[in-house]
Amino acid sequence: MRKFLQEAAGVRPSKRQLDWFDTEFYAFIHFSPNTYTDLEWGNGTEPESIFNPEKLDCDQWVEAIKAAGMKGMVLTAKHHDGFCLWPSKYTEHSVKNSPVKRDIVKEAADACRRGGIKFGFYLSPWDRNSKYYGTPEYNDYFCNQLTELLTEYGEIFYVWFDNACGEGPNGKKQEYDFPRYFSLIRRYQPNAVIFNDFGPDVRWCGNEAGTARYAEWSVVPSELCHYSEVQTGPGPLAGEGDLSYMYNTDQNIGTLSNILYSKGLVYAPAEIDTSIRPGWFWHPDEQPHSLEHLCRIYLSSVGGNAALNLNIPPNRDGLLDERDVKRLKELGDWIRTEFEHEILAEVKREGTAMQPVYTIPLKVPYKAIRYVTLEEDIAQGQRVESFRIFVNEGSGDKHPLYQGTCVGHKKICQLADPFADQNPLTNDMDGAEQTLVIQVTAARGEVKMKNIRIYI
Ligand code: FUL
Repeated sequence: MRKFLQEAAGVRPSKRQLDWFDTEFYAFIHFSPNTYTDLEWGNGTEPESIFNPEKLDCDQWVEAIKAAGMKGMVLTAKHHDGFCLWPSKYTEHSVKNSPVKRDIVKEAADACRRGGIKFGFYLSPWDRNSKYYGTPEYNDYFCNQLTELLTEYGEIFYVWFDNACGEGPNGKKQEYDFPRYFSLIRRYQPNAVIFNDFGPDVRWCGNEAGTARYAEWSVVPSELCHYSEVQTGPGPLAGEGDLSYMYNTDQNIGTLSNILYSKGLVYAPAEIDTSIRPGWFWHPDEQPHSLEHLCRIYLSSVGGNAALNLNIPPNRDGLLDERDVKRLKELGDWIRTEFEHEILAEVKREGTAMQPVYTIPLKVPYKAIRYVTLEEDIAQGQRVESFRIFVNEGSGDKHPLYQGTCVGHKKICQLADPFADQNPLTNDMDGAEQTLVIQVTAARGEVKMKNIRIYI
């Protein structure tokens, strides 16, 4: 048991996963013939002539993305309808036969570079247009297209693979050769992370509503992400049961009770992918979600050991909708304001290696604290299982403020609800001597906290 815990504590991210985690918040861009047909899944027979973004301006996209504080873009180079936003040599179903005749992948990649943000792409293996789909030749076709994207558009930070396939019972079946796709990416873009339902680098959070788990572990059973590298031996209960039931939507994929049954653990952190509007594509009748909705998603994803991939769909002109642009700016302003006032505090570490207690004498009344953020040194592994935060009064009284589970890359602990009229946790202790205490109550190994920050 002890040996397995030590191994679990030592499961580490790759350099490319660490870089991706630090990107934190980036934009998904869904753009295809669906934008013109009002569909979410095109059927692949849409004529190229309908795709006509007359005012296309990728710099406008980048400006709006940056205003929200996002640091990257992931463009749907090809969605399920098979239409390519670049003039691929391997199909006629692309921008080259549309009225726009522009290489949108190139324009988007160049705009990202000009704006100083990262560029990546989504490439749908499900292709409802290709005549090869459902035959072994399709994997060659897919690899040819993937190679074009990996070699002609500069540095790529992210390749996003979608496992969706909505063919009916009599529809074409395609065996996707993911290991072959992955090896192309490693060869041409060794710094790019790969998203896929089953790893290798980033996994799906299990929903598209923007909800992170209460405990979103990056160290998960290999049964769930079988494309990721297994870094431990089997759990002590591996022979006593199995995790074959486990799917993306399971709420406890990384918790100790589950991983004990695992055949081995991998490092596969979660991405929260969701849209600023109900749909992934632009629809004339849809509106952006409220600012509060988006702020809450930000806090629970970026602040819950995950990254946030927020979709903003261009409209039929090829521009981001003004309503979305406004919302992005509001969101960026909100994030900047909430995390503007950090109080510099001296942190003393006591307790034990696995149950450290951090004490911080306060110079402001604790009720002024809005957030405490915790960051583990995840390059060494993810270790904290649970913690609590309380305030100590000079008299010895303890007031509980927060109780949490895992920490990982970043945990944003809200000590006040930013949207509530009245914060139920406040009471009046002005003037009394106060110490903020962060106590790790369980860990898998020696706790290495990289940062503790306090915001008022
Ligand atoms: C899903 C797709 O089917 C949706 O259309 C969208 O692209 C979303 C991000 O992934 O699997």
